[in-house]
Amino acid sequence: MERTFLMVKPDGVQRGLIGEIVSRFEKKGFKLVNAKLMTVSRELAEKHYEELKDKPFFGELVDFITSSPVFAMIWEGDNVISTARTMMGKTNPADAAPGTIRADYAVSVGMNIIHGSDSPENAKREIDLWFNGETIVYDKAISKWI
Ligand code: RTP
Ligand code: MG
Repeated sequence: MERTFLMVKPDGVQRGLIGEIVSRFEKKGFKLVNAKLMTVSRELAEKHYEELKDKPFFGELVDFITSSPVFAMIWEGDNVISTARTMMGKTNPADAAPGTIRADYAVSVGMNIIHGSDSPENAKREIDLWFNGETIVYDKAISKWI
C-alpha cells in the first residue's frame, strides 16, 4: 500500500484549515497513519527542501516553514502520492484548478497551504525524515479499509 507525506504549512494552521484538509483526505478514502502538530527547526526545513537549495526563494521558504507550527501527516492508500498532488492543485494557486485545496484556499505561491511528496522516492525520504518511518497500525480495525 502506497504512503505519502503531507503537511499543512504555517498559513494553513494559522487560518484554521487543519480540519478541512484532513477531512478532504478522509472523505476521499485515504487512511491517516500518523500525524503531529510541531514547530520545525531550520535544520529539518533545509533537509526537507534540499532539492531547492539553489533557488532564489530558498531562504524565504525556510523562514516561512520555521515561522510557526505545521501539521505533519502520513497518509496511506492506492495511488495516494499522485492523487494527493491532484487534490492539492498546482504549486501556484493562481494556476490551480477550481476545487483543489490551493485554488480554494490560497492566492500566493509562497503561502500555498499544503505540502505533498512528489514521487515515491521523496515520499519515503520525507516519511523517514519527519516520522522516522513510523506509522500507526490499525490491527484491530473491523474491516479492510475502503
Ligand atoms: P511542495 O513541495 O511545498 O508540496 O510544493 P510543490 O512540490 O508544488 O513545489 P516545489 O517546486 O517543491 O516548491 C516548494 C515550495 O516552494 C515555494 N515556492 N515559491 N517564489 C516562488 O517562485 C516559489 N516557487 C515555489 C512554494 O511554497 C512551494 O510549495
Ligand atoms: Mg515539492
